[in-house]
Amino acid sequence: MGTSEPTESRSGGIRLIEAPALELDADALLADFTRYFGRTLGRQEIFSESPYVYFALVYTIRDRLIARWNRTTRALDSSNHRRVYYLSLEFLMGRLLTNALLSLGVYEACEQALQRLGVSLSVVFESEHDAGLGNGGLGRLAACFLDSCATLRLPVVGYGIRYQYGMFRQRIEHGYQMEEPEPWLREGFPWEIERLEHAQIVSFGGRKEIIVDADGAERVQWVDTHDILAVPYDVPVPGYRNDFVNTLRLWSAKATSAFDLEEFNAGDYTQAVAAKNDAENITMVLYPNDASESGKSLRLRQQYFLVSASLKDTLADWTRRNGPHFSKFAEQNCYQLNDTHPAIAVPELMRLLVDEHGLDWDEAWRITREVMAYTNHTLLPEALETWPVAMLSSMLPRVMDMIYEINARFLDEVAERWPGDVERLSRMSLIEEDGEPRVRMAYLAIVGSRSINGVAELHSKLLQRGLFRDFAEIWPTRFNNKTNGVTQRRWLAACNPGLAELITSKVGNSWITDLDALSALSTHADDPEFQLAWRSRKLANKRRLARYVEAETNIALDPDMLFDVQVKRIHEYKRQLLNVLHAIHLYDEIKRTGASDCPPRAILIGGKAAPGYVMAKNVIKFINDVASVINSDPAVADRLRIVFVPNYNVSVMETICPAADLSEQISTAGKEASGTGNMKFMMNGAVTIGTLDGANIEIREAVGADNFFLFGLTVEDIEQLRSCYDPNAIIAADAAFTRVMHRIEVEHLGGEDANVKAAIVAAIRNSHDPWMIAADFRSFVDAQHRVGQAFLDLDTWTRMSILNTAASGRFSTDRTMREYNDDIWHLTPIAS
Ligand code: 26Q
Repeated sequence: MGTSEPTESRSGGIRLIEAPALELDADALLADFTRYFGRTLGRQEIFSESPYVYFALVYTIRDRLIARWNRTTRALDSSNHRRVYYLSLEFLMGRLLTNALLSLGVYEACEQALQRLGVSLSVVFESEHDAGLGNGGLGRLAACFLDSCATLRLPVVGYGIRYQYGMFRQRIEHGYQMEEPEPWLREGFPWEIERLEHAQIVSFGGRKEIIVDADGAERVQWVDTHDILAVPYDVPVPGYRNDFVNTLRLWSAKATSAFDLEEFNAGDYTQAVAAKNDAENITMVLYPNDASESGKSLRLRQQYFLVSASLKDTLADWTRRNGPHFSKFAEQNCYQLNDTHPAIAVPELMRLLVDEHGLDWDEAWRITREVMAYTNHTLLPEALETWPVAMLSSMLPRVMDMIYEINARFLDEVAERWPGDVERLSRMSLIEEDGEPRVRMAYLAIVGSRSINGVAELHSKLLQRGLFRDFAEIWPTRFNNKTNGVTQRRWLAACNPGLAELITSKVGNSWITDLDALSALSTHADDPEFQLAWRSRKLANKRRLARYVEAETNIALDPDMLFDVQVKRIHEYKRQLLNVLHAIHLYDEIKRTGASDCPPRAILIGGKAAPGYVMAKNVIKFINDVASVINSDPAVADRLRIVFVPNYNVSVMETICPAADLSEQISTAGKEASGTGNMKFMMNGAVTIGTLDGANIEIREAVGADNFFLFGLTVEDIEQLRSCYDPNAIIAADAAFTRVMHRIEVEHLGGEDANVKAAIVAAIRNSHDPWMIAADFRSFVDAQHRVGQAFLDLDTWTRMSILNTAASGRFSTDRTMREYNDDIWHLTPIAS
């Protein structure tokens, strides 16, 4: 560094040029910022809210990342390191600026530089749109994984889709959810770099043709296809202060010029333009369903588009470095499939290896099985993806051939092991035959992978005993668990600087890359002075959240109230309804008895419902209607508040999780695969009220039963109760529950929309309610009472809060990524 001349080097005979290194001090940053702002962007008026200030700052920072990014890419290029490709339809990155500043270690220098111009860095942050390219947990997990891999110097490339419209923006109108498109790219996304030179062609439709090649062998060709160009946009993923920068490569669909011409020559100009539109539609919008399958062919096109472009890209890179030899391919490459969404990678890799690279079936299958690994994220059988054979056959005829062949060979294996067991054959077939034939994507992923993992201990165990039992029986060693995590760089250091600083003052800053170091906090859990400081940081965060809530909803919150928070997608299994029933119960208690032994409480609920999920939307309306009655009743004014926080997303969570006292993790046992919000809250010193579900179980083990509010039926209880479940009897036998239902049914609390109310009441009173809300009411209310008592004793509560943060070490994605690497990936960290 320190030289001002460009340097040159060579790579595979190609001349490389590297711009001189850039300094990281405030003066250098200021000089570059000023040049970008005044020259490149041509602006003069400078104020914190100006979008151009944000752009000029990102360019300044991006330049510094690019130098490190190029170095990382070169280190990877020059040697045959084993690599991982993380294939995901979702990367919920949120904002990138704060993270980039922290990673480079230029946060303070930037703040100073901008201060000299009278610009406030924290205001500039607000100019950035969230990159909302995901629905929820699964997409955010992918983003946390990338952060940890870069920090651990693991060569992992994320492959995803550059949706023009990410997750919709949620507005609440008269209590109802309204969806609005989120054109996050409209003003440009300054972090990305277009790489036309790496564009790939992805084919659809067409037909198969048998040809005889030069050696007289018959080969199948896929012809008359509709081709679409996949253009990659690369986003840098910086590691924490390690000069290492990985890549997130997002594909965008463009019509090929050949495609246009074809139609144009046929003489139909408007047809040509329509076809171009069609092609570019593929990457237009993220599907906003977070569980149930949509079954739309555009979604399948998205999946194949991502998979085919990414596989071709990695194969092109391989042959560039190794020539057309694949004997070492499996040793050097691994594809991690984020759920079944990219599972079509299994037959597509087979197709590419056999049809386009000339490998024989057995060799191609050996490779495919060695390189693929599949992560499952759900236990809900209705959420398991299947695609109609008819749709696959017409959209991707050659891929469907591969699936048939994989299935035939697999079923031969099964038949050999269990001769005559026809029942088992149809159970395990990759093709579901009752009704319209459909491909079972999870089975396809399992058969094609060397590793299949769940995302929390309970989830992985239940998968092997339930949904995937037959497969675990044939291949027990392929099944494993990798408990989720979250990155502490975003979810503590960046979003909660106040608490982070206090923690560092006690135990040093090693926790930023070694979260287990937080355990040293536990020795200070009873220190009155430390407790006082802890409370004051929490209070400051609660004030900030209260300001945000008031600005968004006009509802004022007293920061001394117990902040009781449930934010996540709205889904019946997550039981936001149970939370509301408790709110009504508290309301009823305060009105009837004064409930003087309960602390003032603010119940905050936030989350999006899939636009087509009627019941989830009913729940939102119901929450808002209950809230408006309670919030306008002067009798409970300073005792109880209910807030529906609109447009919950990554950035909103960054304000919410530092301010929570209580984290609601109340899903029906056996339904939430893991949960990751639970971990963010814990890290920030919230105490959990939760069922024995997903990662809650591991959270409770880590923090100790005394520091966790457990309630509800277990998976086994639920199974047993199901056949004789009688919610009406449960309600009748419980006076408090009866009063709650009376408030709803007779006094019309929350019943502004009679249809919504009827649907809610029917769900609670339904003896076939899959989520068994009534079954857990009493135990939930009792646990909430214990929460209230504990909160009233400041020392007790603060101690629990500190112990939760102290025990959160295991829930870092740094740990998760080490486990993936030790058990599945086997990558060597890239030396510095
Ligand atoms: C399926 C078909 C068509 C369109 C969309 C989808 C779709 C999209 C997203 C299906 C599922 C998802 C997302 C699922 C998800 O977020 N699951 C969550 O994953 C987290 C990370 O492992 C877990 O912590 C949560 O428990 C799990 O619910």
